[in-house]
Amino acid sequence: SPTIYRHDYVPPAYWVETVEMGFDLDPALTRVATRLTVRRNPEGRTNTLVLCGESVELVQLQINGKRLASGDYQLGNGLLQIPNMPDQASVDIETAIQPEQNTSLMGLYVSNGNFFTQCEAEGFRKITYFPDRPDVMAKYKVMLRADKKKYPVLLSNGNLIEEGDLGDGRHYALWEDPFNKPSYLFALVAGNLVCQEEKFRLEDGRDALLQVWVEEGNLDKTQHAMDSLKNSIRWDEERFGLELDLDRFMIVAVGDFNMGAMENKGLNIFNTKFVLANPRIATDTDYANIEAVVGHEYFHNWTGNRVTCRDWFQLSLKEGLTVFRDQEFSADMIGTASGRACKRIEDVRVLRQAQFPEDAGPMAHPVRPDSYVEINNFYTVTVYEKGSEVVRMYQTLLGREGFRRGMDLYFARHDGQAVTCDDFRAAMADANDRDLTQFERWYSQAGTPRVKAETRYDSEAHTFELTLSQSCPPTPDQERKLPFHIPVAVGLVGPNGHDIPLHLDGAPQENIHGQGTIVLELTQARQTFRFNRVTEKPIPSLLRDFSAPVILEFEYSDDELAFLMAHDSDPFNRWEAGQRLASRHLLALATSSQGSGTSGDTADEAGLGQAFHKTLNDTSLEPAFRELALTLPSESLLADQLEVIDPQAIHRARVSLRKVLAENLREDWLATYHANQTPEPYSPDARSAGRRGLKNTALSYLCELDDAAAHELAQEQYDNAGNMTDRVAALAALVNSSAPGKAAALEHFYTEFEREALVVDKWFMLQGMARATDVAAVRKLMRHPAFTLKNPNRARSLIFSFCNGNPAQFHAPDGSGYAFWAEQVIALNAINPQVAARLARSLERWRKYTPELQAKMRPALEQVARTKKLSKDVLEIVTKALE
Ligand code: DPP
Ligand code: ZN
Repeated sequence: SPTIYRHDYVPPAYWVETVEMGFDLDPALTRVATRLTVRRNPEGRTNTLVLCGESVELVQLQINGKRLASGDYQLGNGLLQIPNMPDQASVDIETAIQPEQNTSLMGLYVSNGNFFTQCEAEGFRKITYFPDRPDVMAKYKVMLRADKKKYPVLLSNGNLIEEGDLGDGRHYALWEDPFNKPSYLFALVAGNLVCQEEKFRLEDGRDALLQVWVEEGNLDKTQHAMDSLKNSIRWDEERFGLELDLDRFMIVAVGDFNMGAMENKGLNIFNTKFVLANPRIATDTDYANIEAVVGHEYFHNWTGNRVTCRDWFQLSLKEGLTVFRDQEFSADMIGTASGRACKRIEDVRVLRQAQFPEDAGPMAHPVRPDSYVEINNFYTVTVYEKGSEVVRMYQTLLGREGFRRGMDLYFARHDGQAVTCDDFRAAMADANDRDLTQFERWYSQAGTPRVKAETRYDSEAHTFELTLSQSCPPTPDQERKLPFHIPVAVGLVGPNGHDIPLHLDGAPQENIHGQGTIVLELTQARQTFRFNRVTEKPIPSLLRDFSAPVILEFEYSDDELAFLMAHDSDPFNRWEAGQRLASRHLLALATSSQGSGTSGDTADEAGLGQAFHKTLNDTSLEPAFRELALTLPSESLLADQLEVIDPQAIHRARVSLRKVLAENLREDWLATYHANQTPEPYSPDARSAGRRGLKNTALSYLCELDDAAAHELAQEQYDNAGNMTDRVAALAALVNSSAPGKAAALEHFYTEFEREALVVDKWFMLQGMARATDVAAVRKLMRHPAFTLKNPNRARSLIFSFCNGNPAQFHAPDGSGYAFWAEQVIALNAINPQVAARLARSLERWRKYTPELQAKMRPALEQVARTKKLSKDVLEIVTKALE
């Protein structure tokens, strides 16, 4: 499979002005008639029209009404090339496709009897031959024809122009999208669906029709998605002055979907997981995720659709920016300072747990990649989450208003265009009269930068010097890195626990007013900043609110960390101090015991216990914050900080510390548990969710004691739960203990929710991640009648949760987990390459593990690599891993 390079970009030889499509929908064989009007691009280099096609049969081809003979064009390697084209032409293409056979879930496919499409990134070419690249934007008119009984609902992008009967039991609908769009935003839906709809008044006075479409029987689960949509529309008007540009906006839920959701113009298609919710089936986390994803897809309407990407290397232009927007939306919806901090902590946790390892492994790539084999492999946490951090840094450097000025200029310049990350950076720079040349390195250099801090306090001169030095480890194809432009937000905490007013030496007037936090700009390899008038020795609070996606190194003492944990005015760094303290202890435990399971230093433990005790009982802190502060760093986060990973040692260390904390703080956990009950009826608001989260954290610590009292508490919560959050938390606590009722509870849960696919996913997931679940148990679960590899959510719920979420069992010393992994990657490869490639990534960092485990991992990787008919998706991952 060829590698595609960013530097090889050439503009298309032909633009497409209009696209008219006619679909005769039939699951076995759908016919698609497409008429394009094309016009030669003066900047193009040839007069050959290049169209992409994959898994489509070409039935007929005409130029300006004249049928082409097979000698008039070339067909092969996924391309249809028509040479000697006139400067303007009408191109008629007829294709035949087989939606029912399409298990890749790209292009047109069938899910539970209904038709859906997914075209990003390169799915449109599975429907018809087309210049399937995002810089080719056109106006679409789409005619859908189908059996009226089976497919009463026919939807596509834009506005419904006409509908009616065709006789012979068939009907039609004609849709027109008034906006230019790239082919990846095309969508159609046809089937037996119902909707909740509402008229919504926009700021400019227009009424928009909002619809959430689901299968019959799910109308009691659409309200939260609808509310989230309305909140998203309002928020984008208020925060960015961006309005809905259509009269109609639709969300459709589908059970078989590769990604979370898709921002097709006016017709968003969503994984059911991010639409359906009611208290019976959805957890607080589900509610929050739905709000975030509905927001994300809605926000794409401007950042992605109105202004799109020139090529797929620019993916972060829309994804990083839109993730940033959805993160800000969720934070604003919570509203409180503490709530915002909790959201920030959760986002940073994801970044560290998933993106930092990616950036240190064989798939490491810049936010704007330089090459790929399969673009679907680059919908990554780097492009999304690190991309969002990069956008956030503009706001940190320019301020909220400066950032808004940059956004306004970006739309003023580029509305209706397909542009690059450089264009976005230029808009930010020009709107604020700032030089952001060096900032470009965040887009071009991969790897997580390290910032090392050293300090010197002069008690005579009352100066405090902070020296920051930066470095970035080598990544594939990038040996040496140049310094980044890093905003480092800093505060100095005095002995009384308050921020010292900052007087930065040599700072411009507006920066020396003595505020508690200042954003330093680190642009060199090493820089020293001096603060004056510091009368007492402070403790530095560095990288407040996680102002840059870097690893901060500073030699804090345990006492200093405990002090920051109790006093830092920056809630993120309060949390951070506790995590550092816990990590330090856990890493020492994991490396010293190396499998012996003995406890570490008890003096450390006492210090940590005290700090936890304080936090747990500090009722001035919001419950949601306490929950985050009391949750130990995850096993994968700890693994990432070790030179050599021994998953069992890490697991033992973490469990043993949890047990110690459970024992030492038993009474506090119990009191916290009872103090944080929430009243019925259930409400998913952040405050209530925070209380439930803290209560359930208390329950899970108590269940580490594995005694009758804990079992009873969990059983009672399970039996009386009035919502899914409490129910599934109790079930997880039971399953990870030796409670006598756990098998019965598992069976009850399944029977109770058998008809709710998303809950059955939870049932599989919980078992996939359970401490006692080994490979044999997973294989047994795969034989359950409800299990199937064909549904991505179901495959992920068991197999991914085991391979990624149960490290101690997956990395069993006998290598049985790896053999299982290889089998499943190979099986999935034949069904759905995208899902297979995601699973393939579970072993990409194999070189980080102990030599004994590596010796078992390599053959598994090699087995996958030499599989016949391997998709380029999987091939790219295993090749890079083995390189
Ligand atoms: N649908 C995916 C997302 O919204 C890809 N665009 O991120
Ligand atoms: Zn997106």
